[in-house]
Amino acid sequence: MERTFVYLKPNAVRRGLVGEIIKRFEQRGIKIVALKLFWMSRKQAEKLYEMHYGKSFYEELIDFVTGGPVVAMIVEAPRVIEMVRHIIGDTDPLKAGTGTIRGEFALTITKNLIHASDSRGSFEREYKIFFDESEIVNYYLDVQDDI
Ligand code: FUP
Repeated sequence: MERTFVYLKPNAVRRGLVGEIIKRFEQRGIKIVALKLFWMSRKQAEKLYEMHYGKSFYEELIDFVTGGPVVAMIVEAPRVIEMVRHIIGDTDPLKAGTGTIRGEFALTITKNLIHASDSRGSFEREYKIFFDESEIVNYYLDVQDDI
């Protein structure tokens, strides 16, 4: 079993895509173990995107992700890091495959609707910016016996 950190960016919330996106994880059999809606602080955004500090798109990115509420999740399944990146599609919506979230609903790189950790190391760093251990719920999901 593996976990990953996912968050739906403010434009996904504004466009009413929260249900559509979560549905895609659930129908794949991916288990949600933490979930919340909140307004990301500038401090959290700067920590999450610290590797992009100084790049041309950095300020626009920070303003965008702190410009409205987001929905953050921790999800669990076998090989879920790679699985979720497949469901989401390429960072650039132009390169994102048909049938992926970005391939169907996103137009630009900065406003690409959703983020997911790209490695175990990223997951360990990222989820701690947004979740306390006490917010992660351990439970049994029957559907994972059938996938
Ligand atoms: P991803 O892991 O798919 O979220 O992609 P990156 O970590 O490479 O980029 C993080 C965010 O920076 C992207 F979601 C959007 C933004 N970005 C840009 O706005 N322009 C770029 O050229 C690259 C990234």
